[in-house]
Amino acid sequence: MTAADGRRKVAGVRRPLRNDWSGQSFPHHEGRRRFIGDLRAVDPRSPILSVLGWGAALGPIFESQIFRQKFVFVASAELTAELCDESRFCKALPPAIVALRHYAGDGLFTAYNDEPNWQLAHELLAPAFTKPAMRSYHPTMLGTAGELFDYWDRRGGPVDVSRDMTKLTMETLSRTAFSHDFGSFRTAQTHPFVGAMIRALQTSRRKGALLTAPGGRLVGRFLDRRNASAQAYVDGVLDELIAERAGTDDRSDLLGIMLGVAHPETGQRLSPENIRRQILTFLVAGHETTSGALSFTLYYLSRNPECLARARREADEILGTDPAAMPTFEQVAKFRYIRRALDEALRIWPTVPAFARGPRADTTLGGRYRMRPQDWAVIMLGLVHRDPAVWDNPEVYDPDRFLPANVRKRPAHSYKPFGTGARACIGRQFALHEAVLVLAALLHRYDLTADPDYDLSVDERLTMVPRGFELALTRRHHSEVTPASRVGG
Ligand code: MNH
Repeated sequence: MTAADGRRKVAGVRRPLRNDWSGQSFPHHEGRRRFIGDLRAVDPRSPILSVLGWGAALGPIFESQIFRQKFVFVASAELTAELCDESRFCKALPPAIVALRHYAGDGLFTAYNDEPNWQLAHELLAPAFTKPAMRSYHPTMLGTAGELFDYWDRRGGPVDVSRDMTKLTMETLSRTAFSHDFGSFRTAQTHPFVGAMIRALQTSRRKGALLTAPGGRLVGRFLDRRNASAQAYVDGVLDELIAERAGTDDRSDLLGIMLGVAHPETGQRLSPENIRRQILTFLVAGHETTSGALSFTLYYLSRNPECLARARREADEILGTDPAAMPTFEQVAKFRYIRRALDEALRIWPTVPAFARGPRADTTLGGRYRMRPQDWAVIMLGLVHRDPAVWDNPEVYDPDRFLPANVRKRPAHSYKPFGTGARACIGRQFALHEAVLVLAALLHRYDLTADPDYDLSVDERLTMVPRGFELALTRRHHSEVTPASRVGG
């Protein structure tokens, strides 16, 4: 806080409201206070879950105010579809994402729309994330999944699903991104790099929450200083790795691609510093999101025996009688039911719970609400994906909602777990390929039993993951995968 801020406060002049929507107000949680606003309605450890909890009763568009920061939330599929119109709206960076810029800078996820490195990185990297490009990552994904299975077979006993799925997706990503093996399945300890990375991220997240509070910037700078060594360690490891590889022309991983490719027209390349930020971005954007998706799918399958049986039957049909068989690249696209089971889990629990949109020019949202380019709205996917105007019995888990005929019946943009438009998820094919592959192989190899008394509890980290969900996994035998169990589908 500057001296000028201090004087203004003494004079009793309030700071302007950020994201003020020209002074319009929307329904909000009861009990708002002067000065702190709706602070008491929000659990600081799980702000998204708080908003999901009280939001359902507040209608298609609502707000909260925390000190001088206003948030406007959208809960209906109709307003979401409008905000997804790329000709009128684009990605906005709310404070929680701005705070991550300390960690990931102008990397793809945290870049502002007009930052030159976004366009450059997007064009250089898009080819590395197409469906055909997954063929080159497929052997790594298989190998990592195989190591996870071996680890389970050695350890025995029930498995903490979120923890082990996070180990898996972290390994897959570090191996495909920069050919590094963190040894997650050989030791019980977390690798120091992963620990430091998570500490650096947590600091950013805390800072994001703090930025809205008076004096928050000051505390933020304190946190940054305390965090500086973790960030410096993580940056140092990656910078060394990048320097070692520069000059070689190994294109077998994302780092190789980033070092090797130049823009076909301008010849421009990514700087080593920007490459480091992209790697940090992939590690963060790509591991917890996919691990949460896997964990929620396993949770819902374990709770819905009919769905589990159909998914298992599909895995058996395609993979054959050897329970240890792993899918080929071509087979992954054939697990249509398993893919629907994953889509449906991401409907009920989108692991990236929200994204923000703002208008390109002055406009009116929903025919009523004025928006200027500095205003933004948060699309709350957990509410949009349960909008009763679009989804029947939205709380019921039913993968067949994603049969092509049913998808065609729904309005556009009613299902958005990977965001939208130019700034949509670049890693979507990567996540889907890995998740379907792992689910198919797992269902084929093991019988799963969940504790019937477990109630789903959701942990809000940067993304959403089930907390304390355990599965007992028992190896299946050849004789159990009989041709008889392979009939039907
Ligand atoms: Mn991913 C952007 C969800 C897996 C890398 N991702 C987004 C956005 C959503 C999202 C939503 C848009 C955010 C916004 O508009 O502000 N991502 C997911 C989900 C999964 C996922 C639900 C898994 C399931 N993401 C991955 C993986 C990677 C990845 C895997 C990398 C390997 N995601 C990104 C990057 C962006 C992004 C990079 C930013 C893209 C851009 O803005 O250009």
